[in-house]
Amino acid sequence: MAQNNIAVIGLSVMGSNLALNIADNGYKVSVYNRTTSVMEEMVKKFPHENIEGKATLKELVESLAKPRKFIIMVKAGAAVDAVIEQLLEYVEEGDIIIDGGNSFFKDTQRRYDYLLEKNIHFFGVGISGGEEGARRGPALMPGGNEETYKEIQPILEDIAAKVNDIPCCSYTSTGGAGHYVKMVHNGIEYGDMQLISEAYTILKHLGGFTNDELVEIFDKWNKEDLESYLIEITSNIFKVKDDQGEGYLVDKILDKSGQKGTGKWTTEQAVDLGIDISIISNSLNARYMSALKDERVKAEKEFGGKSYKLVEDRNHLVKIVRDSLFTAKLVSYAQGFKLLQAAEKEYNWSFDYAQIAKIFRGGCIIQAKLLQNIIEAYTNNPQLDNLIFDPFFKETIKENQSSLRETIILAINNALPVPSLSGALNYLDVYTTANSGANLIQAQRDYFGAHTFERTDKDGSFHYDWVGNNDK
Ligand code: NBP
Repeated sequence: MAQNNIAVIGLSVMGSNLALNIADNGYKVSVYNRTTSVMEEMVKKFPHENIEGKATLKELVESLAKPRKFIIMVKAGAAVDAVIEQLLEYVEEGDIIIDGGNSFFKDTQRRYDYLLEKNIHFFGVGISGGEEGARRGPALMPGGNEETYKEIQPILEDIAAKVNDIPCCSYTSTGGAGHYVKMVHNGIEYGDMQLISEAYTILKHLGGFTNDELVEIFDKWNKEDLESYLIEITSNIFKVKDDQGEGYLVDKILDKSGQKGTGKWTTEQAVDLGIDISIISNSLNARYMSALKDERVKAEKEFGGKSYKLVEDRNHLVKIVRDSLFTAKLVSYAQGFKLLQAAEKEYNWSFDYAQIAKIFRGGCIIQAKLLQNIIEAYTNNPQLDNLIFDPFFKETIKENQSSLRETIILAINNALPVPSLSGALNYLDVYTTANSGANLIQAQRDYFGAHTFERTDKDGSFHYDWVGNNDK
C-alpha cells in the first residue's frame, strides 16, 4: 500500500543512519540501494518496525504516499544525476526529491532548474555531522522552493539536532542555497581546525606544554568563550595513548592532512565573488603544504633546521594564545558570513543570517558557543556590513588584538608557521586601514594601461600621460 512517508535512496553509512533516524522519529521509511544486497544487509542488520526495504525503484515509488518524498544519499556528482533520471520514470508532478549529499551548489541549482520544468520539486539539503550526526541528529541546511518546504519541514526538523529544543534546521533560500551554506560551513570548519592546530604548535614548541597539560588548557578553554565541539574533541585527542607503542597517539600521526574538496570550493567561490576569506584559504593552503612532507623535511634540513626558544612566562603564553585563537575565530566567521552576503547578492538568494547561525549551533562540526553571539549580532542588526562591526565582536577584537599581534610576532621570530592566525590579523589590519597603498597601484595601472584613476579631491575619472611627461 502507498502509505510510507519518505524514501531513502543510497544506503551507505549516511543513508542508512539517516533512514534509521527518520524511522526513530515515527515516520515510515522505504529504503533502496542500487546494489540490492546492500539494502538487504541494512534491513537485516538494523531491523526497525518503520523501515521497509525495496528491491526496485518501481516498488519504492509505489510504497510512498503522495506527494512522494525521496532523499538521495549517494556519492556526490554523476550518481545523483543518474538516480534523478531513473526516478523521473516513475515520479509525478508535485513529488519532492531531496539531495542530502555533499553536492556542489551549482549542480544543485542546475538540478533544481531542470526539475522545476517538470514540476518536480527539488531540494538540496546540506547535512553536517557525519555518520553520528545522521543517526542522532545532524545540522540541516535545506534549499529549494519555500512554499513546498512546508511539506518536508516536519520530517527535517524532527530528525535534526536540537539546541534548547530548537531544531538545527532552517530553510535557507532557493535552488543551491542549502548546499552553498553547507560549503561555507565546511570552509569555516577548515579555518577553525587550522587555527586550533596553530595554537597547539605554539603551546607545544614555544611553551613546552605536554599533552597532559594541553588537556587541562583545552578543557579550561572549553568552559569559556571558546567552548565548541572542536575544542572538546581536541582535548580528548591529547588524552589518547598510542595503542601500538609508547607515548601518545597524536605524536605518532603523520602531519599530512587530507581534504575532500569543500574548502577548495569555498575558496574558489571567494575568488569568484571577490571576497577575502584569508583564514579559510590559508587553511586550505596549509593542507596542501602539509601533503609535501618529504619536501618539507628536505627543506628544513637545507635551510638550517628549527630551534624553538621556550618562553619564560608560560601562563602569559596561554593567555595570549587563547585571546588570539578566539579573535581569529571571530574574524574567520566574519569572513565566512561576508561570503554568504556576497553570494546572496550574486545568486538572488535571501538569507536570514541569524537563522543560519542557529543551524550551526548543534549537530555539526563547527558548533560553538560563539554562534550565540552571531545570532544576537544579526538579530540586533540584520543589515550588518561585517560581523566585526557588531558591538560584541568589536569590543572583543579591540581587547584581544594586541595578544594576536604578540602571538604572531613570537611565532614569526621562531619561524613557526601561523598562516591562518596571521591571515586574521592581516585582514583586521587591512580592513581597519582607511588609507591604503592602492593609490600607487592605480598610478601603475594608469601608467602602463591607461586604466584611469579617481582622485581624492575631485569627482570623475582621470588619466595622466605618465610616459610623455617622463620623457620631457
Ligand atoms: P558514498 O558517498 O560512499 O556513496 C555510496 C552510495 O552511493 C552507495 O549507496 C552507492 O550504491 C551509491 N551510488 C554510487 Br557510488 N553510484 C551510484 C549510481 N550511479 N546510482 C545509484 N547509486 C549510486 O556514501 P556516504 O558516505 O554514505 O555519503 C553519502 C553522501 O553524503 C555523499 O554525498 C557524501 O559526500 C555525503 N556526506 C557524507 C558524510 C560522511 O561522514 N560520510 C558526511 C556528510 C555528507 P552501491 O552500494 O550500489 O554502490
